Amino acid sequence: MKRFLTVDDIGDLGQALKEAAEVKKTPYAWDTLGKNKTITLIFFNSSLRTRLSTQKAAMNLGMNVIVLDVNKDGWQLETEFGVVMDGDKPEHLREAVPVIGRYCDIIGVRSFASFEDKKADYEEEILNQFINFAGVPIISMESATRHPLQAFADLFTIEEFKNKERPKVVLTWAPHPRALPQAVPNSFVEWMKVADVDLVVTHPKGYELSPEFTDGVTVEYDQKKAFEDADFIYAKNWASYEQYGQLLSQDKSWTVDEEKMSLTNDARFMHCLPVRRNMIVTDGVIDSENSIVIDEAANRVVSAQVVIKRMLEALK
Ligand code: SN0
Repeated sequence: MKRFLTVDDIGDLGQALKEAAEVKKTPYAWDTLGKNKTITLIFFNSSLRTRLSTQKAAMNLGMNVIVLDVNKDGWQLETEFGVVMDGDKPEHLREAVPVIGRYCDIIGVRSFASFEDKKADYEEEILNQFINFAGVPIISMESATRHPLQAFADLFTIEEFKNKERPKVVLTWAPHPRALPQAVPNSFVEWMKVADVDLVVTHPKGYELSPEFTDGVTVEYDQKKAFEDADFIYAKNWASYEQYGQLLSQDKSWTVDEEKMSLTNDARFMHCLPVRRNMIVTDGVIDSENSIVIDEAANRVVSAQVVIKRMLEALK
């Protein structure tokens, strides 16, 4: 495995889920696989789960881990080509990426959508510089358009908690005070489309995701109708794709609350975290027995470990 960005990079999902279950059961069974191998985790944006779970996953495999927070350490990095570098960024990614690649065996990158340029974001201009110039395998730790480690952990969590062969999974938009990326919902849809689930996406008008992801997916604009008989409710805010990066609504009637959850088939509540309480979801729902957000976050170690393990196996 040379890169991990889209669902295609993981191959057969059944096999990946089997491997995830093995890794969860015996996390230290491959603790010499990463001996004398180094992973560098580079963050252009904040992180709690991704940073800690990816580091833990690498440590479980016996790797050395270097973490670089671009905003705190090192030089500010220029990411655009052809610019006159007379501003506040002393170094270009074009040099920084291959240099980092010489110091390690795998690189993980977190770089959110800028929301300044839809085309640049959806062409993954930053992540692609890592893929093209690092010379080592690249893991997306949330890029402009996708968050595959999250989606893989989400799928594994659904697999663990489902009580029927093909559960109904609902991705619902929910209100938030800021404009957030589409990466989490894009990846969730991308993975659920391939998985053995019935996926329904619900959001207010104007919040349609890129058709690249939602082609063939059921979209239901009536949130309550979407919730009927759901086995999993996956809440997430995202900014508009069409009116790119804009916050069109903070409509609190979309908050996931007890009343809406009562329409479901005793559904489990999921969210990638961090979550804004009483915006996205009421305290009553996130603190209820049906909330599996902590188990979901715990599985981030599992998804990261499967991906790093496969990359290490391919290096040998
Ligand atoms: C990120 C997002 O993509 O929505 C990371 C999720 C894993 N979330 C945020 O940036 C939340 C920030 C906030 O102000 O609540």
